[in-house]
Amino acid sequence: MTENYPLQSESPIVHVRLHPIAMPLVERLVTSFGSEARQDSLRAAVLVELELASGITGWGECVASWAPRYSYETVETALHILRDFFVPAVLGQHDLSKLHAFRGHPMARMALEAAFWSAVAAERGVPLGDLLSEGAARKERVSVGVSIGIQPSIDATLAIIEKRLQEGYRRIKLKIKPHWDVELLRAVRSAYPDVLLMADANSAYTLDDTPTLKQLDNLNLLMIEQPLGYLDLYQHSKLQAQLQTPICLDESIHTADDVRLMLRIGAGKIVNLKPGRVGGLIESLRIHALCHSEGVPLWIGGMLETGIGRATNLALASLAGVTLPSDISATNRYYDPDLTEETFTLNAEDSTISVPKGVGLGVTVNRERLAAAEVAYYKAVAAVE
Ligand code: OSB
Ligand code: MG
Repeated sequence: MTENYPLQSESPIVHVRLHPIAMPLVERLVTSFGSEARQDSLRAAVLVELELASGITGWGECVASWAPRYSYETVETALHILRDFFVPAVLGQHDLSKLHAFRGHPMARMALEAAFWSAVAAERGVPLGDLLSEGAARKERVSVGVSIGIQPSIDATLAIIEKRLQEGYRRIKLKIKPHWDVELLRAVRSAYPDVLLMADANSAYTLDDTPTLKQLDNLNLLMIEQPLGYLDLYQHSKLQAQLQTPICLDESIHTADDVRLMLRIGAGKIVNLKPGRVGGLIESLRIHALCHSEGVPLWIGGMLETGIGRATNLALASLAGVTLPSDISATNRYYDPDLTEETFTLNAEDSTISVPKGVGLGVTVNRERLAAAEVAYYKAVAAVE
Protein backbone atom coordinates (compact mmCIF):
# COMPACT_ATOMS: atom_id res chain seq x y z
CA MET A 1 0.00 0.00 0.00
CA THR A 2 1.62 3.23 -1.11
CA GLU A 3 -1.29 5.62 -1.19
CA ASN A 4 0.16 7.77 1.56
CA TYR A 5 3.56 8.01 -0.10
CA PRO A 6 2.96 8.06 -3.87
CA LEU A 7 6.01 10.12 -4.81
CA GLN A 8 8.79 8.14 -6.50
CA SER A 9 12.38 9.14 -7.11
CA GLU A 10 14.24 7.90 -10.15
CA SER A 11 17.43 7.32 -8.22
CA PRO A 12 17.31 5.54 -4.82
CA ILE A 13 17.91 7.15 -1.42
CA VAL A 14 21.51 6.42 -0.41
CA HIS A 15 22.25 8.71 2.54
CA VAL A 16 20.21 10.52 5.14
CA ARG A 17 22.18 12.77 7.50
CA LEU A 18 20.61 14.15 10.64
CA HIS A 19 21.78 17.54 11.85
CA PRO A 20 20.51 18.55 15.28
CA ILE A 21 21.02 22.29 15.60
CA ALA A 22 20.56 25.12 18.07
CA MET A 23 20.19 28.66 16.82
CA PRO A 24 19.84 31.92 18.72
CA LEU A 25 16.49 33.55 18.03
CA VAL A 26 16.50 37.28 17.35
CA GLU A 27 13.63 37.41 19.83
CA ARG A 28 11.82 34.76 21.82
CA LEU A 29 8.12 34.25 21.15
CA VAL A 30 6.37 33.82 24.48
CA THR A 31 3.05 31.99 24.23
CA SER A 32 0.55 30.82 26.84
CA PHE A 33 2.61 27.65 27.34
CA GLY A 34 6.00 29.39 27.42
CA SER A 35 8.52 29.51 24.58
CA GLU A 36 10.02 27.17 21.98
CA ALA A 37 13.43 28.49 23.01
CA ARG A 38 15.30 27.92 26.23
CA GLN A 39 16.14 30.78 28.58
CA ASP A 40 19.23 31.42 26.45
CA SER A 41 16.94 32.02 23.43
CA LEU A 42 18.26 28.97 21.59
CA ARG A 43 15.74 27.32 19.30
CA ALA A 44 16.52 23.66 18.54
CA ALA A 45 15.61 21.73 15.39
CA VAL A 46 16.69 18.68 13.43
CA LEU A 47 17.64 19.22 9.82
CA VAL A 48 17.42 16.23 7.51
CA GLU A 49 19.76 16.05 4.53
CA LEU A 50 18.74 13.34 2.10
CA GLU A 51 20.89 12.22 -0.81
CA LEU A 52 19.88 10.20 -3.86
CA ALA A 53 22.34 7.87 -5.63
CA SER A 54 22.59 10.48 -8.39
CA GLY A 55 24.11 12.89 -5.85
CA ILE A 56 21.03 15.11 -5.77
CA THR A 57 20.15 16.24 -2.25
CA GLY A 58 17.11 17.56 -0.46
CA TRP A 59 16.57 19.16 2.93
CA GLY A 60 13.80 19.03 5.50
CA GLU A 61 13.35 20.59 8.91
CA CYS A 62 11.86 18.96 11.98
CA VAL A 63 10.02 21.60 14.01
CA ALA A 64 9.93 19.73 17.33
CA SER A 65 11.22 21.76 20.27
CA TRP A 66 13.38 21.18 23.35
CA ALA A 67 10.34 20.39 25.47
CA PRO A 68 7.01 18.64 24.76
CA ARG A 69 4.86 21.74 25.14
CA TYR A 70 3.35 22.63 21.79
CA SER A 71 3.33 18.93 20.89
CA TYR A 72 4.56 15.70 22.49
CA GLU A 73 7.59 15.48 20.21
CA THR A 74 10.97 16.87 21.19
CA VAL A 75 14.24 17.20 19.30
CA GLU A 76 15.51 14.11 21.08
CA THR A 77 12.44 11.95 20.31
CA ALA A 78 12.68 13.06 16.69
CA LEU A 79 16.36 12.12 16.53
CA HIS A 80 15.59 8.74 18.07
CA ILE A 81 12.68 7.96 15.75
CA LEU A 82 14.47 9.17 12.64
CA ARG A 83 17.80 7.49 13.44
CA ASP A 84 16.46 4.16 14.70
CA PHE A 85 13.34 3.65 12.56
CA PHE A 86 12.47 6.07 9.78
CA VAL A 87 15.88 6.48 8.14
CA PRO A 88 16.86 2.77 8.10
CA ALA A 89 13.45 1.98 6.58
CA VAL A 90 13.87 4.30 3.60
CA LEU A 91 17.53 3.73 2.70
CA GLY A 92 17.83 2.08 -0.71
CA GLN A 93 14.18 2.89 -1.50
CA HIS A 94 12.64 4.97 -4.28
CA ASP A 95 9.73 6.14 -2.14
CA LEU A 96 8.73 6.50 1.51
CA SER A 97 6.11 3.75 1.59
CA LYS A 98 8.04 1.88 4.31
CA LEU A 99 7.06 4.67 6.72
CA HIS A 100 3.59 3.13 6.73
CA ALA A 101 4.81 0.59 9.23
CA PHE A 102 5.24 3.28 11.88
CA ARG A 103 2.73 5.31 13.82
CA GLY A 104 2.89 8.85 15.06
CA HIS A 105 5.84 11.24 15.30
CA PRO A 106 4.45 13.63 12.70
CA MET A 107 7.20 16.23 12.99
CA ALA A 108 9.97 13.67 12.50
CA ARG A 109 8.02 12.16 9.59
CA MET A 110 7.47 15.52 7.93
CA ALA A 111 11.18 16.39 8.09
CA LEU A 112 12.08 13.24 6.17
CA GLU A 113 9.21 13.70 3.74
CA ALA A 114 10.18 17.32 3.06
CA ALA A 115 13.79 16.29 2.40
CA PHE A 116 12.64 13.57 -0.01
CA TRP A 117 10.19 15.82 -1.83
CA SER A 118 12.74 18.58 -2.27
CA ALA A 119 15.26 16.02 -3.62
CA VAL A 120 12.68 14.66 -6.08
CA ALA A 121 11.76 18.21 -7.14
CA ALA A 122 15.46 18.85 -7.81
CA GLU A 123 15.73 15.54 -9.66
CA ARG A 124 12.86 16.60 -11.92
CA GLY A 125 14.30 20.09 -12.33
CA VAL A 126 11.29 21.89 -10.83
CA PRO A 127 10.66 24.00 -7.71
CA LEU A 128 9.08 22.15 -4.78
CA GLY A 129 5.93 24.27 -5.19
CA ASP A 130 5.38 22.83 -8.69
CA LEU A 131 5.56 19.30 -7.32
CA LEU A 132 3.00 20.24 -4.66
CA SER A 133 0.62 22.03 -7.03
CA GLU A 134 0.80 19.38 -9.78
CA GLY A 135 0.44 21.98 -12.48
CA ALA A 136 -2.36 24.01 -10.86
CA ALA A 137 -1.88 27.77 -10.76
CA ARG A 138 -0.04 29.06 -7.71
CA LYS A 139 1.16 32.38 -6.32
CA GLU A 140 4.62 33.91 -6.76
CA ARG A 141 4.28 36.00 -3.60
CA VAL A 142 2.34 34.94 -0.54
CA SER A 143 0.54 37.14 1.98
CA VAL A 144 2.11 37.00 5.41
CA GLY A 145 1.64 38.37 8.88
CA VAL A 146 3.65 38.54 12.08
CA SER A 147 3.10 36.85 15.42
CA ILE A 148 3.74 38.88 18.59
CA GLY A 149 4.42 37.10 21.86
CA ILE A 150 3.24 37.90 25.36
CA GLN A 151 4.97 41.10 26.50
CA PRO A 152 5.61 42.65 29.92
CA SER A 153 2.99 45.36 29.31
CA ILE A 154 0.33 46.64 26.94
CA ASP A 155 2.52 49.65 26.12
CA ALA A 156 5.38 47.34 25.16
CA THR A 157 2.98 45.43 22.90
CA LEU A 158 1.74 48.61 21.24
CA ALA A 159 5.34 49.66 20.59
CA ILE A 160 6.12 46.34 18.88
CA ILE A 161 2.95 46.48 16.82
CA GLU A 162 3.89 49.97 15.64
CA LYS A 163 7.35 48.72 14.65
CA ARG A 164 5.89 45.75 12.75
CA LEU A 165 3.38 47.93 10.92
CA GLN A 166 6.23 50.28 9.96
CA GLU A 167 8.11 47.28 8.58
CA GLY A 168 5.11 46.55 6.36
CA TYR A 169 3.30 43.67 8.09
CA ARG A 170 -0.42 44.04 7.56
CA ARG A 171 -1.72 41.22 9.72
CA ILE A 172 -0.93 41.16 13.41
CA LYS A 173 -1.36 38.05 15.58
CA LEU A 174 -1.20 38.48 19.34
CA LYS A 175 -0.56 35.64 21.73
CA ILE A 176 -3.11 35.69 24.55
CA LYS A 177 -3.77 33.81 27.80
CA PRO A 178 -6.16 34.33 30.73
CA HIS A 179 -5.73 37.87 32.11
CA TRP A 180 -3.72 38.88 29.04
CA ASP A 181 -6.61 39.19 26.64
CA VAL A 182 -9.59 41.57 26.78
CA GLU A 183 -7.82 44.68 28.02
CA LEU A 184 -4.89 44.08 25.67
CA LEU A 185 -6.99 43.51 22.57
CA ARG A 186 -9.26 46.48 23.35
CA ALA A 187 -6.21 48.75 23.65
CA VAL A 188 -4.78 47.48 20.37
CA ARG A 189 -8.09 47.75 18.57
CA SER A 190 -8.63 51.32 19.72
CA ALA A 191 -5.08 52.29 18.66
CA TYR A 192 -5.48 50.53 15.29
CA PRO A 193 -9.15 50.44 14.30
CA ASP A 194 -8.53 48.92 10.86
CA VAL A 195 -5.59 46.57 11.21
CA LEU A 196 -6.10 42.86 10.45
CA LEU A 197 -5.90 41.57 14.01
CA MET A 198 -6.18 38.08 15.49
CA ALA A 199 -5.39 36.27 18.74
CA ASP A 200 -3.79 32.89 19.44
CA ALA A 201 -4.41 31.27 22.83
CA ASN A 202 -2.50 28.01 22.33
CA SER A 203 -5.12 26.09 24.35
CA ALA A 204 -5.02 28.35 27.42
CA TYR A 205 -8.79 28.50 28.07
CA THR A 206 -11.67 26.22 29.01
CA LEU A 207 -15.40 26.53 28.38
CA ASP A 208 -15.64 28.20 31.79
CA ASP A 209 -13.91 31.18 30.17
CA THR A 210 -16.69 31.63 27.59
CA PRO A 211 -17.83 34.97 29.13
CA THR A 212 -14.28 36.35 28.74
CA LEU A 213 -13.95 35.12 25.17
CA LYS A 214 -17.36 36.60 24.30
CA GLN A 215 -15.99 40.01 25.28
CA LEU A 216 -13.64 39.75 22.29
CA ASP A 217 -16.56 39.42 19.91
CA ASN A 218 -17.02 43.13 19.23
CA LEU A 219 -13.36 43.78 18.41
CA ASN A 220 -13.59 42.68 14.80
CA LEU A 221 -10.92 40.00 15.13
CA LEU A 222 -10.07 38.01 12.02
CA MET A 223 -10.15 34.85 14.17
CA ILE A 224 -9.34 33.38 17.56
CA GLU A 225 -6.81 30.58 17.21
CA GLN A 226 -7.00 27.43 19.37
CA PRO A 227 -8.70 28.78 22.50
CA LEU A 228 -9.47 25.37 24.08
CA GLY A 229 -7.82 21.97 24.62
CA TYR A 230 -5.00 20.91 22.32
CA LEU A 231 -6.78 17.72 21.24
CA ASP A 232 -10.33 18.99 21.53
CA LEU A 233 -12.94 19.43 18.83
CA TYR A 234 -16.19 18.93 20.76
CA GLN A 235 -15.80 21.74 23.28
CA HIS A 236 -14.68 24.09 20.50
CA SER A 237 -18.02 23.38 18.80
CA LYS A 238 -19.80 24.47 21.99
CA LEU A 239 -17.74 27.64 22.09
CA GLN A 240 -18.04 28.46 18.38
CA ALA A 241 -21.83 28.28 18.67
CA GLN A 242 -21.65 31.18 21.15
CA LEU A 243 -19.09 33.33 19.30
CA GLN A 244 -19.38 35.52 16.22
CA THR A 245 -15.61 35.55 15.76
CA PRO A 246 -14.42 32.56 13.73
CA ILE A 247 -12.40 29.99 15.62
CA CYS A 248 -9.26 28.77 13.83
CA LEU A 249 -7.88 25.41 14.88
CA ASP A 250 -4.14 24.78 15.10
CA GLU A 251 -3.16 22.14 17.73
CA SER A 252 -6.39 20.12 17.33
CA ILE A 253 -5.98 19.36 13.62
CA HIS A 254 -3.77 16.39 12.74
CA THR A 255 -5.47 14.96 9.66
CA ALA A 256 -7.88 15.89 6.89
CA ASP A 257 -10.48 13.82 8.78
CA ASP A 258 -10.06 16.17 11.76
CA VAL A 259 -10.93 19.06 9.42
CA ARG A 260 -14.00 17.14 8.21
CA LEU A 261 -15.13 16.62 11.78
CA MET A 262 -14.41 20.25 12.64
CA LEU A 263 -16.68 21.35 9.79
CA ARG A 264 -19.37 18.78 10.54
CA ILE A 265 -19.77 19.75 14.19
CA GLY A 266 -18.94 23.44 13.79
CA ALA A 267 -15.80 23.35 15.94
CA GLY A 268 -14.15 26.06 13.86
CA LYS A 269 -14.28 27.91 10.57
CA ILE A 270 -10.62 28.41 9.65
CA VAL A 271 -7.63 26.05 9.48
CA ASN A 272 -4.01 26.75 10.42
CA LEU A 273 -1.95 24.17 8.52
CA LYS A 274 1.50 23.27 9.81
CA PRO A 275 3.02 20.42 7.80
CA GLY A 276 5.00 19.20 10.82
CA ARG A 277 1.88 18.97 12.97
CA VAL A 278 -0.05 16.91 10.38
CA GLY A 279 2.82 14.53 9.60
CA GLY A 280 3.90 15.63 6.18
CA LEU A 281 3.23 17.02 2.77
CA ILE A 282 0.74 14.39 1.59
CA GLU A 283 -1.54 15.06 4.57
CA SER A 284 -0.99 18.80 4.04
CA LEU A 285 -2.12 18.43 0.43
CA ARG A 286 -5.21 16.51 1.55
CA ILE A 287 -6.14 19.27 3.96
CA HIS A 288 -5.45 21.88 1.32
CA ALA A 289 -7.66 20.08 -1.23
CA LEU A 290 -10.48 19.70 1.29
CA CYS A 291 -10.39 23.35 2.38
CA HIS A 292 -10.14 24.49 -1.23
CA SER A 293 -13.15 22.48 -2.36
CA GLU A 294 -15.24 23.37 0.70
CA GLY A 295 -14.30 27.05 0.62
CA VAL A 296 -12.73 26.89 4.09
CA PRO A 297 -10.20 29.68 4.73
CA LEU A 298 -6.70 28.24 5.16
CA TRP A 299 -3.26 29.59 6.04
CA ILE A 300 0.15 28.16 6.82
CA GLY A 301 1.31 28.35 10.42
CA GLY A 302 4.88 28.84 11.59
CA MET A 303 7.15 27.13 14.11
CA LEU A 304 10.05 29.59 14.06
CA GLU A 305 11.67 27.62 11.25
CA THR A 306 15.10 28.28 9.79
CA GLY A 307 15.31 29.12 6.09
CA ILE A 308 14.91 25.40 5.29
CA GLY A 309 11.51 24.96 6.89
CA ARG A 310 10.48 28.44 5.79
CA ALA A 311 11.20 27.57 2.14
CA THR A 312 8.97 24.48 2.48
CA ASN A 313 6.22 26.57 4.09
CA LEU A 314 6.46 29.19 1.34
CA ALA A 315 6.04 26.50 -1.32
CA LEU A 316 2.91 25.25 0.47
CA ALA A 317 1.60 28.78 0.98
CA SER A 318 1.84 29.38 -2.76
CA LEU A 319 -1.00 26.89 -3.40
CA ALA A 320 -4.29 28.39 -4.55
CA GLY A 321 -6.31 27.21 -1.55
CA VAL A 322 -4.18 29.12 0.96
CA THR A 323 -6.36 32.19 1.24
CA LEU A 324 -5.39 34.03 4.43
CA PRO A 325 -2.03 35.57 5.46
CA SER A 326 0.41 32.93 6.74
CA ASP A 327 2.71 33.01 9.81
CA ILE A 328 5.81 33.31 7.65
CA SER A 329 7.75 36.42 8.56
CA ALA A 330 10.99 37.77 7.12
CA THR A 331 14.28 36.10 8.06
CA ASN A 332 15.41 39.07 10.17
CA ARG A 333 12.60 38.45 12.62
CA TYR A 334 13.88 34.98 13.46
CA TYR A 335 17.62 34.48 12.85
CA ASP A 336 20.57 36.72 12.13
CA PRO A 337 22.18 35.10 10.30
CA ASP A 338 20.02 32.20 9.17
CA LEU A 339 21.46 28.89 7.91
CA THR A 340 20.49 29.51 4.32
CA GLU A 341 22.40 31.84 2.01
CA GLU A 342 19.12 33.33 0.89
CA THR A 343 17.21 35.63 3.22
CA PHE A 344 13.49 36.12 2.95
CA THR A 345 12.48 39.76 2.98
CA LEU A 346 9.09 41.37 3.33
CA ASN A 347 7.65 43.21 0.34
CA ALA A 348 6.36 46.13 2.35
CA GLU A 349 3.90 47.40 -0.28
CA ASP A 350 1.64 44.39 0.08
CA SER A 351 2.90 42.39 3.10
CA THR A 352 4.07 39.47 0.99
CA ILE A 353 7.15 37.26 0.75
CA SER A 354 8.34 35.87 -2.58
CA VAL A 355 8.29 32.11 -3.02
CA PRO A 356 11.67 30.55 -3.95
CA LYS A 357 11.88 29.93 -7.67
CA GLY A 358 14.94 27.68 -7.86
CA VAL A 359 14.68 23.93 -8.42
CA GLY A 360 14.07 21.73 -5.38
CA LEU A 361 13.74 23.70 -2.18
CA GLY A 362 15.30 26.71 -3.87
CA VAL A 363 17.65 27.56 -1.00
CA THR A 364 21.27 26.65 -0.22
CA VAL A 365 22.64 25.77 3.19
CA ASN A 366 25.71 27.59 4.50
CA ARG A 367 27.91 24.70 5.71
CA GLU A 368 29.96 26.76 8.14
CA ARG A 369 26.90 28.11 9.89
CA LEU A 370 25.34 24.66 9.91
CA ALA A 371 28.45 23.21 11.60
CA ALA A 372 28.40 26.00 14.19
CA ALA A 373 24.70 25.40 14.90
CA GLU A 374 25.41 21.68 15.42
CA VAL A 375 28.18 22.48 17.89
CA ALA A 376 25.77 24.83 19.67
CA TYR A 377 23.25 22.00 19.95
CA TYR A 378 25.71 19.58 21.57
CA LYS A 379 26.96 22.30 23.90
CA ALA A 380 23.43 23.10 24.96
CA VAL A 381 22.50 19.48 25.69
CA ALA A 382 25.76 18.87 27.57
CA ALA A 383 25.36 21.92 29.79
CA VAL A 384 24.19 20.82 33.22
CA GLU A 385 22.70 23.58 35.33
O1 OSB B 1 0.74 28.48 17.88
O2 OSB B 1 1.22 29.15 15.95
C1 OSB B 1 1.58 28.79 17.06
C2 OSB B 1 5.38 29.16 17.34
C3 OSB B 1 5.69 28.07 18.10
C4 OSB B 1 4.68 27.25 18.55
C5 OSB B 1 3.35 27.53 18.24
C6 OSB B 1 3.03 28.62 17.45
C7 OSB B 1 4.06 29.46 17.03
C8 OSB B 1 3.84 30.68 16.25
C9 OSB B 1 4.98 31.08 15.36
O3 OSB B 1 2.85 31.36 16.37
C10 OSB B 1 4.69 32.04 14.30
C11 OSB B 1 5.87 32.19 13.38
O4 OSB B 1 6.64 31.21 13.13
O5 OSB B 1 6.04 33.29 12.86
MG1 MG C 1 -1.16 28.63 16.97
